[in-house]
Amino acid sequence: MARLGNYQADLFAQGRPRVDGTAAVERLRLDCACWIDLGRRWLHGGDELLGDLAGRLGWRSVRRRMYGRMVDEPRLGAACPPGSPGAPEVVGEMAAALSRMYGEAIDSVWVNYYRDGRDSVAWHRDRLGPPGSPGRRGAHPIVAIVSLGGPRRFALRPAGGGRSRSFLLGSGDLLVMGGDCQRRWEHAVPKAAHAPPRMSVTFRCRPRPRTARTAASGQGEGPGGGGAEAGAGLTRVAEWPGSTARQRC
Ligand SMILES: O=C(O)CCC(=O)C(=O)O
Repeated sequence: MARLGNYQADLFAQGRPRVDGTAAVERLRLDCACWIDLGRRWLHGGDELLGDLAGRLGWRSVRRRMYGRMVDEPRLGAACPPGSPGAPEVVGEMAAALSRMYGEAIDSVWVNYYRDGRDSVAWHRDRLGPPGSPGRRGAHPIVAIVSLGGPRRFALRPAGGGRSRSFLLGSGDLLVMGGDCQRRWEHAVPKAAHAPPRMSVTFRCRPRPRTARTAASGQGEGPGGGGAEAGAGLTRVAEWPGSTARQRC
């Protein structure tokens, strides 16, 4: 089991991991085309799951293309496809809950492991697929992150620079990036002076072409977009101070 050191977890992060279908999920509009959903304490037992995944998954360091060259990421990673021998059942439950919320099949589950504050990920956007793929033609991929273990800052900024905003994600918190986030915004987990182990379980829906109808209604983009079924419905929609959400793109 990964050692969480003297990090003071609350009881909520202990015990059998399970999705809390009643957790409030709030949507924040970043600009005219992009949003994030934030569900605090969406997963019970986050610390327990971190310990389990630390022992179960085949961790490796990952090389990634950044700023035009290949670099070693200062963190570990492992695939965790639901239903595979290494994946705990709750990973499948999380994927199913997210599928219901966003009306999209989850195509991949990947776990990042930040062993301490030296591990991080620099500003980046998630890949939208090869040239000519739906992601490059305007489809909006959903990227959902469930944070486990010690708290870490998750930062966002407009692609190419601008004022950054950040959220402290605690064990069991859900953050979902949607709309045109992977084209118009960058995200990062900065280094920290001291940080207990943390993992992010990331769920991705491959971008699919949007029809004129779904684009107009926002369908397929979550509880607020009209395409979602029950699950954790959006409890509030807000605009970030200074966002251009009211302007047309
Ligand atoms: O660990 C996180 O919260 C961010 C993960 C991330 O940015 C990524 O894997 O692309």
